[in-house]
Amino acid sequence: ERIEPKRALVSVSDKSGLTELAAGLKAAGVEIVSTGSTAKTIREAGFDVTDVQQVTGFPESLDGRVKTLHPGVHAGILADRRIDDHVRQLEELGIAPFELIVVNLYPFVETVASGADAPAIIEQIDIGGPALVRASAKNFANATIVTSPADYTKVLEEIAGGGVTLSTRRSLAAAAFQHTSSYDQAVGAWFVSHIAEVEGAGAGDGSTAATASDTLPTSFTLRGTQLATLRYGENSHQVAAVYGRADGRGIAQAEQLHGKEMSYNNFVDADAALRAAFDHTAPAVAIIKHANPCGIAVAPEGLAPAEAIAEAHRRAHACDPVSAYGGVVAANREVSPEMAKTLSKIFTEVVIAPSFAPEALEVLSAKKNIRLLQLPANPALEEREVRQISGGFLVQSADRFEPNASLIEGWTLVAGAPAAGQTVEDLEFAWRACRAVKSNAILLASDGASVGVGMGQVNRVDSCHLAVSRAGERAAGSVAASDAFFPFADGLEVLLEAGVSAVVQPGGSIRDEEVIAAAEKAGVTMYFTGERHFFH
Ligand code: 93A
Repeated sequence: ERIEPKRALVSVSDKSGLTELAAGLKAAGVEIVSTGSTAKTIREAGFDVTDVQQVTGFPESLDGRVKTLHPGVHAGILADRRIDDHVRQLEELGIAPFELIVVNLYPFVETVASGADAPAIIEQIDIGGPALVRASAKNFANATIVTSPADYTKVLEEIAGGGVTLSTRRSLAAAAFQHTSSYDQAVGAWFVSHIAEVEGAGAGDGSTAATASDTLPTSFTLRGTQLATLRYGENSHQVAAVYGRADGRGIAQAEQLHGKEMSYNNFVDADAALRAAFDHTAPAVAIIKHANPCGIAVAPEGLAPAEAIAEAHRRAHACDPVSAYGGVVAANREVSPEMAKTLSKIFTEVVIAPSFAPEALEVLSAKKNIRLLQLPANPALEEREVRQISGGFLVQSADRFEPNASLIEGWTLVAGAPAAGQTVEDLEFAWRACRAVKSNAILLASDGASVGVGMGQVNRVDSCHLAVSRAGERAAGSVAASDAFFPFADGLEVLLEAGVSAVVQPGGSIRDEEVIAAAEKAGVTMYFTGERHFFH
């Protein structure tokens, strides 16, 4: 049952423990066959090694793409020595078997994480390595496959003790298949999100932008350089600083054109404002207080750019002028003189935009306390979101909308008449805008502007009450978006009583039927998106 290897094939990208492995194998009298830089490392450590070319009679070629992909290698791995015919064929072909195969694969995931470009990443897709691993694992009856340096010691101990046991070979084979499977999953996920995107083939329907195949690295490093110390943190007794990533292109890296230094809370709100304003394709403005939008609006079509952004701002401000006092404003277009004139009359902490028209800069710079932040060109939204928890941190792919996607095409009408015209636009707007509101989120909108926002409540009914009371008379005829399903009909009923005309929500509650029935009874249109947008 035990197998004492006579010949080992060693081909590893991760060279850790390699010298110790070579020493152990040599001590056990095992011949080592190896590829390019693995052979070099072993030789430099003072041990004999046979180059794989000697076995294949074929040079390592195509920049290393073809090293071990050869029948002389694979027949030696796959032969089942319990079958006489296999043994006879190996002899006829002059091929010696491998009883031990040590392989770990090109560092694909690490290369992606390093920010390398697509050709460099593609070069790190290991082809020959997985073939070795899978062949060896399949033939665990005759061979031992080792894919992790962590297993070297155990395997060497077993060899020294009379050979590798069947149970060890079997469990190493299982680990080997897991290894190649997760490797290919990472390759596949990267292809879906990057190559398909580059070729313009991966648009999807927007509502499913985050694919289940999204993968995260097994180790995640967040490295930043201190850009500035801040006067204090969230409160005056806390110390704080802002850090920037080398590849960062967002709020932390924005250029401050005017005003006092940014505070910790300014940064937090500015980031929330970016999330709220940059989800929209049309000119959009978001006003943030305590990390929540108190107004989001897009401009109606047909206005000149300077007027459009000013109009988006007027509408966003009109949503909740009381809360907008001391807010943080983000625009997804250049701030025009028209917008600056209105804005200069409202006490505002920070304005963030891709650019400021010279006259707008002049108007706003006359105010001592306002901070003006110009975003770096193409301010990429983060692909990953990181949140600290005690003892570690959480990482997730960002919740995103495709900027140009028609959302309603992916929704299901569950009550009332299909929406048309401005109602469709308002539903789509409300659904996008709702994503920037802390859960439980209810957002009422009309004519491309939020008119009432209920945020951060611990039950959905209270969020509905809040949204309706903020909207006042404007609730009647508005549309509503809910970031997650209504667990009961009660929250929806608050909206229906206020005269909401159409509702968009994820659906998926076990009481969906009650919720749909309430909408039907009120003659109100309701769509299910099938996707939720919690934000905490
Ligand atoms: O380029 S490959 O896909 N083609 C091969 O034939 C091949 N054989 C082994 N990659 C191949 N390998 C991989 O090379 C192994 O999986 C290992 O990660 C790496 C070791 O190469 P070196 O010994 O030159 O560092």
